[in-house]
Amino acid sequence: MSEGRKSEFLSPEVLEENIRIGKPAEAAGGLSAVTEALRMSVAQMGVGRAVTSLLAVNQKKGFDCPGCAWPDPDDRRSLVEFCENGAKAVAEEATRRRVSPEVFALRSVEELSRESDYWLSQQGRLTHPMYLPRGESHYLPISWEDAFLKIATELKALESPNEAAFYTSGRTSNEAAFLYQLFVRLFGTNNLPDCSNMCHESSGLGLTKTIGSGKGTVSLEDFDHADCIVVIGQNPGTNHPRMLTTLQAAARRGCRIISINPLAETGLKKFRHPQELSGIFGKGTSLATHFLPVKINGDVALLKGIQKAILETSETLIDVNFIKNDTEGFESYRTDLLAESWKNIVDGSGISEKQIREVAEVIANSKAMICCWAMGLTQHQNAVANIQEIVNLLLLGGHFGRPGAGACPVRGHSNVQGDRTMGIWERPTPEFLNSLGKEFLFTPPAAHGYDTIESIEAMHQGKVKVFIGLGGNFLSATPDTAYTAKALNRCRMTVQVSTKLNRSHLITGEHALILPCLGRTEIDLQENTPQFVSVENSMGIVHSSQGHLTPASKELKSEPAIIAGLAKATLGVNWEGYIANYDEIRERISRVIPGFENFNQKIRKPGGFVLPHAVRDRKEFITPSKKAIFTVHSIPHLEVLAGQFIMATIRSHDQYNTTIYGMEDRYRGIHQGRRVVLMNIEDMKEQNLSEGDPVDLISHYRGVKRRAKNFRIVTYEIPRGCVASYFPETNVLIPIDSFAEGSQTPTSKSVIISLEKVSFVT
Ligand SMILES: Nc1nc2c(c(=O)[nH]1)N[C@H]1C(S)=C(S)[C@@H](COP(=O)(O)OP(=O)(O)OC[C@H]3O[C@@H](n4cnc5c(=O)[nH]c(N)nc54)[C@H](O)[C@@H]3O)O[C@H]1N2
Ligand SMILES: Nc1nc2c(c(=O)[nH]1)N[C@H]1C(S)=C(S)[C@@H](COP(=O)(O)OP(=O)(O)OC[C@H]3O[C@@H](n4cnc5c(=O)[nH]c(N)nc54)[C@H](O)[C@@H]3O)O[C@H]1N2
Ligand SMILES: [Mo]
Repeated sequence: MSEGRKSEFLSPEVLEENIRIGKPAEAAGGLSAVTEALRMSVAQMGVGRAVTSLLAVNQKKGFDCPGCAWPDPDDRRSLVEFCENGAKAVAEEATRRRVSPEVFALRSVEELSRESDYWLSQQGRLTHPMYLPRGESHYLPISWEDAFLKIATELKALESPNEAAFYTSGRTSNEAAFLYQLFVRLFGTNNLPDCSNMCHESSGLGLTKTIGSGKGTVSLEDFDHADCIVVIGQNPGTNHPRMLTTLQAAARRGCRIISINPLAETGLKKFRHPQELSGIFGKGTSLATHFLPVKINGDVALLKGIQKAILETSETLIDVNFIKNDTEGFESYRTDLLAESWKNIVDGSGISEKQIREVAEVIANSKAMICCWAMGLTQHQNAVANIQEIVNLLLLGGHFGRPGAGACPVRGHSNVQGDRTMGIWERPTPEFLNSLGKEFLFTPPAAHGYDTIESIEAMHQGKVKVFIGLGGNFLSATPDTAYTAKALNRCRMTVQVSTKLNRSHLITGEHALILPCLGRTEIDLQENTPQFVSVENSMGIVHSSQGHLTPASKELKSEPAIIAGLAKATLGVNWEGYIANYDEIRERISRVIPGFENFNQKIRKPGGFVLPHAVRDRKEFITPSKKAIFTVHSIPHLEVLAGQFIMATIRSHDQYNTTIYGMEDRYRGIHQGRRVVLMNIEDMKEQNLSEGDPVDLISHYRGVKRRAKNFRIVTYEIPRGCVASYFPETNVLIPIDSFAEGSQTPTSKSVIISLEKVSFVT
């Protein structure tokens, strides 16, 4: 096995000197949201371009915001729907800054790798295909044709197609995703790991097993009818800011909003709508009516507590008819809950019985409840159980297939849901494969492929020799950075299709390629005709997206065109017809994927179309018994020794996953720094630590210690025994072999760590 390139410079781990720690903000939004968005937009794009692009975002004839997967309100699109972090995501892509071949000529890969993620993000758009030959220190420009040829040569030299892995991040359009999975399956493998594996995989699995569909069961309209909304393990103020408008409307109607989170996130306390006068000058709207500061990974205990309280109070509070007619497993579920001890529930959740009973009463009296969640639930060892406890809670009140009620996993990347629909999955269903094989007259590989964790392991073991990433930043997004770096280093070739420079370009296989592509905001001209693509949001609405800006460089290709180039060089197929007119791709999709019939007509309707959903539309559960399933889970117990803490790795207000926009986390009061660890003051006292103290973080798992250097302590309101820190700086601490049961999602939200004071050598 080749050792390939060395990966000594994963990222600088220097102590930040200018960090300022203030108080968390009282309200989200407001004037500062507007000024911050404008400041960053103008800095990246200049005034003219900033105005043009911000006016086109999420408009019916504009491009889909690359920020998140929250849907666009259908009737409110005449005005610009303003969102600070959406604007920042747009600025990041539509920037005027460029990483040209000269930048690569001036700095070696090793020199670039010594820069911070923030610095890398700030350099601007990639402009040319670049090649890092074996043994060379610098990337060199290469023609597209030569780049495709090099990849094809490596792919064709493999002993088996399963020796290659094809990653996808969730910004890829439906059209590109469909062609990509087709190329990969024609090549002969299901090795299609994607960012979903690290994101909502646990939701998909937990939901499919219990209600027969992995997608959320509500539409945006349902939020107008809910009388109770639970937001659990999610920070919408930062990660889905447009959701605050929805929550604000609900709060104004008197809807109860229950926030379950170890941190009292500002965005759930109060919202000042930047597009309302009262939002700029007034006090703002209070959102959460109830807040439960659950311990990290205390959700199973808490959710069981709420359900037990409801059952104990009176069984007239549950939806007896629904349970009888539409569910199975209730008796064993009920027996388990009644036998669960309150002590376990209170110890496990960190919430008192009284508080649990108060919230249980609100939930029991709800006629229409929606539960929203994100990464706070999906990235634990028992993540699937977390999701299934949410399902239990919804089933208890019959909150499926009725207006204003249901399950709402809030997706991350703007087309992560669509990519799955298009077949980006290492475990495709036989129905999907049959349909694909029939349309394209081949037998797709049936064996399951590698997911993200398995791909890393396979690269490490030399079983996967070529890695191709369609978007994303595999090195920094995945766990166990040093281990993953070695895995990538051991590949013969690594290829990244990207818009911006990132660390995955710097930690490579023996030789490596960067293929620069168009972004959402840009005009995609094929044969002189502008093309549009389509995406699916978090609520199953498929709509078009078309950029209006001049591309960052003449050399850029669209993602579909890059895939067609790869397919031609590797398989000898001619996909020029698909690229000349994306309608041709959509035509094929319409024949392979249910719900996409007449795709080309439906996608041209302003606002797009809604995919069918058996539970939402017909209260039909596609399980073997046609009933929704109650499930039983014991309260998990993580072994945390004295001096150890459970750490959640979270996002700051100024980042998009591994892309760092800035050094501020305004809502949490953290300024000019990211290497911080949020800690309860009592724990600090016990550990003899003061605010600002420099510490190393050491994770402990199965006897292995991993270290991240030079963080600073920040006093924060967080339950005792819990700490929080930002990703991706902390990904070095996340063990490769610690993942959710069933979904294999890395346990990014429950890392066991200890802290060690940094002693300075003078
Ligand atoms: N601006 C911006 N927008 C984004 C992204 C971004 O990075 N920046 N990323 C996108 C992507 S891919 C995704 S998946 C989403 C992510 O959106 P979120 O899931 O909101 O992102 P996280 O920062 O991971 O926050 C998780 C929340 O869970 C809480 N939490 C941590 N541990 C626990 C726990 O054990 N129990 C409970 N109940 N809560 C817990 C944290 O305190 C935090 O508030 O956002 C998407 N949108
Ligand atoms: N510790 C920890 N780790 C996590 C998480 C966590 O909460 N904690 N969250 C996980 C989650 S939820 C996710 S989704 C993953 C995210 O994992 P990824 O999706 O792999 O990571 P991103 O940072 O979103 O990818 C950023 C890169 O995508 C490229 N890019 C941007 N737009 C485009 C485009 O339109 N086309 C192409 N081809 N490339 C583009 C840019 O070059 C940019 O550098 O990270 C996971 N990792
Ligand atoms: Mo995500």
